Amino acid sequence: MLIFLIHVRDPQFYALPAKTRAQNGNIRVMGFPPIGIMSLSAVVKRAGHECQMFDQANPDTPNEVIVAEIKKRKPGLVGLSFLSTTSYPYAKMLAREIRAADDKVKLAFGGVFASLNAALVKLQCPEVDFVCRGDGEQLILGLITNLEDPSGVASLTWAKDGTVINNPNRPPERNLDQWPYPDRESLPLDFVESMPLDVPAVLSMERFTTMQTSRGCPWTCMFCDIPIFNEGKWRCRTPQHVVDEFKYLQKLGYGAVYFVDDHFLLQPKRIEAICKGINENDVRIEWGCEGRVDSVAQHLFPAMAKAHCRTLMFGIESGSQKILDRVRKDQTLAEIESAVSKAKKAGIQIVHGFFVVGNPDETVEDMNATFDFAARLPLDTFGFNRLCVYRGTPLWQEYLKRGLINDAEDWYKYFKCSSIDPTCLDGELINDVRRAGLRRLFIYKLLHYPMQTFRLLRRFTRYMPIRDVVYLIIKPFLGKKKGATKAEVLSRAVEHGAMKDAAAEMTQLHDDVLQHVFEESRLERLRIQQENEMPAVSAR
Ligand code: B12
Ligand code: SF4
Repeated sequence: MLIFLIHVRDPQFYALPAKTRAQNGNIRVMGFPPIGIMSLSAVVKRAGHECQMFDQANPDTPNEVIVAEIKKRKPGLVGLSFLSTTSYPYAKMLAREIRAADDKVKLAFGGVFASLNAALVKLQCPEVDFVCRGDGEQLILGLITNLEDPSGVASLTWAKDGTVINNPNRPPERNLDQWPYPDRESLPLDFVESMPLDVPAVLSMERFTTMQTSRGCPWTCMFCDIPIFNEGKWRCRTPQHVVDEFKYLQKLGYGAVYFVDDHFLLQPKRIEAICKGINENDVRIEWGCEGRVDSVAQHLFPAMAKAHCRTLMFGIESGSQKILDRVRKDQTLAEIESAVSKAKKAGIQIVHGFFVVGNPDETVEDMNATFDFAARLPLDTFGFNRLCVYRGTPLWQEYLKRGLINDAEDWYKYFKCSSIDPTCLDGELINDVRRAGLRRLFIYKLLHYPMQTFRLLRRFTRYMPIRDVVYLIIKPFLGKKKGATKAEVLSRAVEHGAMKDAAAEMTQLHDDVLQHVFEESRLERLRIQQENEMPAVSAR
């Protein structure tokens, strides 16, 4: 069967460096590769099907071209993959365009947002035949062979005679080694790693791609929907499988890789084996990853640096213990200081801190404490985002209970917490304090870490256009931006009507589901802790 897979993007999250071309002739796009559809493409091709992928970031394949290709080639299934609440409006628009052009083609949605809101999405988008929940590999194979009667395809949401049906859940797959490496070579694109002035990833001019070595995270931070997406489980590939993929990527000419894992730093034995394998096989690819500051694998930071780990990103969130506790981050300021210093001492070149501002119960003093804390930490780069709330998170459940949001009306909306929660500071004030905090932070860094700052800026100018670097530096000094962002406006500009009442009937996320995920996460942490304490036989 011919299958089309489309990665739908919110245009804010990629930039086109003036349609430049890579050495191999591919168009270069600034963004992360769509590893979700690349993973599925490899799986369906191995099963003997034909697959064509589209990335919306490609200027050569705008929606009209994709729709024309569908009309011309008549695929048996078109899968639309998107990550978040902010890309849902674009997925919906594209699905409607496709349906208007072809009333027969089978359409499927997948990805985190669609998974967590499957029945509601199906109801709001009747033109989409299937909403696929969770891991897609086994699911898409099952769907392809059961397009006319998918009643036996686990984790699928569909409709029969006007009634939405949620097929039972498929347990999260633990054996990830069974799947082929993502199909990176079939898209006519090369990806420039650095996100538009946001996340620096690995920061190099080498050919860049992403890899996924594990899925999920067994913690339960209030603002995060990863635990519910993975049902509290953490699954990983074996070190050998990861190292083999590194070797393969080196042969293909890749020189920089970023792991999209939610928490890479979970199993010391596995990390040690991966680093050893990289060195023993003379893999010289530079890589980056993310993890928690309370990781028990910190003694391996020097081994990671030796295995070419160039970037390590920590979810720091706040410099106020009160706020860390409020968002149930389950980490201390001392743990943060220790992890960041150890990473720097180990020789990791870029240590990044993710921070959030605009948290519930956060005061101006808490926010200032965050910027002062960030200044004291030997971080190379940092990002201070406004806290947003998504359906599927414990924070969303809290807001429902406090009557601040309504599941039936708000499930697809993208909210900054400050716009709905009266215990947050006012949005304008948050922006003012953030701007002032960033100014203090830059000045502190220049005075106290001049060499580190200079080296970093030099590296930035090597890999990014000067114009972008200048913008990055002066951004905090620029004037105020007012009102809702385009993403917020778009995510709310969706039809209501009869849909609202039906949605109220269909709310899938109940407290007991969340409690179940909390319990599963606790058991998973225990399991991993026990495994970490056992002598190594296999790192799985
Ligand atoms: C890398 C990443 C990014 C990258 C973008 C990557 C890209 N290619 O575009 C960057 C840094 C730009 C980014 C930005 C944002 N992100 Co982000 N991101 C991630 C991250 C860490 C990994 C995604 C990934 O590559 N996964 C690996 C692949 C293999 O998995 P996958 O795409 O889910 O696909 C699998 C299944 O879902 C399924 N599947 C997917 N599509 C389909 C389709 C079909 C037909 C089928 C059958 C199956 C299927 O099969 C695949 C294989 O199993 C996730 C966390 C996570 N673990 O998913 C957050 C995550 C998706 N991001 C999130 C958010 C909030 C954002 C932002 C809105 C942040 C912000 N406020 O600015 C933006 C918005 C970006 C956008 N417009 O979509 C949230 C989404 C929450 C929500 N409910 O909306 C997540 C879950 C993180 C979190 N917990 O907060 N992100
Ligand atoms: S540590 Fe918290 S924020 Fe990070 S992935 Fe795990 S649950 Fe989400």
